[in-house]
Amino acid sequence: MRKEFHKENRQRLYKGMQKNSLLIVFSGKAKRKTGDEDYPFYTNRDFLYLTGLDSHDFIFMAQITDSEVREKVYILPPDAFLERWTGTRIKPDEAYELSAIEDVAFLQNFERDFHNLASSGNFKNIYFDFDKLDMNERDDDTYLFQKKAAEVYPFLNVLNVHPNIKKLRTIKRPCEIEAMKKAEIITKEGIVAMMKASKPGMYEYQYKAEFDYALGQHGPQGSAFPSIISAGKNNFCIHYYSYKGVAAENDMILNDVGAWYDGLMNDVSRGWPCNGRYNDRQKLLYNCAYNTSEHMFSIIKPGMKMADVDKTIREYNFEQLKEAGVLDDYRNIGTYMWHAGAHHVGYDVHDDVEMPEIIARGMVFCIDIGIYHEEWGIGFRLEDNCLVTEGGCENLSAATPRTIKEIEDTMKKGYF
Ligand SMILES: [Mn+2]
Repeated sequence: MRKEFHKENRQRLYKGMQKNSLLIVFSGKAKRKTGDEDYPFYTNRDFLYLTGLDSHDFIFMAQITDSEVREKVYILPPDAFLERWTGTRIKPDEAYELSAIEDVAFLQNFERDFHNLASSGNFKNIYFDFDKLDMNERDDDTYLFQKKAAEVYPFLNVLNVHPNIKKLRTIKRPCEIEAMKKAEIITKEGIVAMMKASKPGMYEYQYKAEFDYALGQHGPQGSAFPSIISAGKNNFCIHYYSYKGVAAENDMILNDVGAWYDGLMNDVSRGWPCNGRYNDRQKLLYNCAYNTSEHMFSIIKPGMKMADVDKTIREYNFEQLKEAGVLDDYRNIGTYMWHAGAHHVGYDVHDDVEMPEIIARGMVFCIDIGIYHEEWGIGFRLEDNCLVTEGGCENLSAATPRTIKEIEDTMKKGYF
């Protein structure tokens, strides 16, 4: 992403904030895994969205006053010894080139600067990015610092900037959409590689190896999130990560995967017969999901209620399943449809956005139709990424084989 994108994100954020406020956002700390080894570090997505800086232990601070906004980012100081072990750190001029934040300082200056501002009498509020999922979640940098600040500067009114950032992240900017389109091309390659290699007797981890190899040709970052790749009855575990199963002759393979590009992700699911040819029951169920998906892409447009997306997916898919003779009472739809089908995607795979009431241009969310028929041993999802455009919508995942013919043709080029 160009630095202007991040600058614009910040400028749009300030518009919805109170004057005479400080804003503090942390990039996060690495978490220890075992011994002297950390989990791979994952920069706080809001921090990345606002600054473009991908590093642990950075802090962004802004002063929002009546007349101006002053921004400063605190980065890790150079450390020749540590950098020899763990790689070079972002330097001040690089930090500017990535973030367009002109004032770059080293981390050790943060507390002194903060104290001077907090005690200056010029600021009434202090905004933090509070994003806990539940009240028992462990405190991170943000919560720990806020508790300390509340003791020392009890006169500062604490506010949460997280809802403001969520609101911004709901609408994707053109450069985000471009990045998502590039990610879709990579995801397609990974899924097609799995389809082509597919054959009975293949292990789930071998499918995953095909996917990972294809993604690995496009950069070191790999999958945007842990891939779900399963065969046969394992498809009945919605978030399956064991990869130990083996595809038997009539099994369907399910994948729920995504690449990322420049921080932006996608989330695509396909279901296909491991032997390359859908049997009658697989065909019947797959076409229900496909018809429902096609219907959704034909009706989604700005102005539609977001709640109607899931509702319509369920109702339309019920009609399909009814016609197929699978069920005849809508009250039993939960037997075959186990989850909702529309979550936003962007800087996170389940994007941390403000769930909109009304669909608007620039939103990107999944159209995910899962059908799980335990009695028949058939379970799969058909999931595509829907970009809302001016007068309708666009299926960003359309190039990844999705009709029965496209999938069977793709698979013929491989194993057969
Ligand atoms: Mn998914």
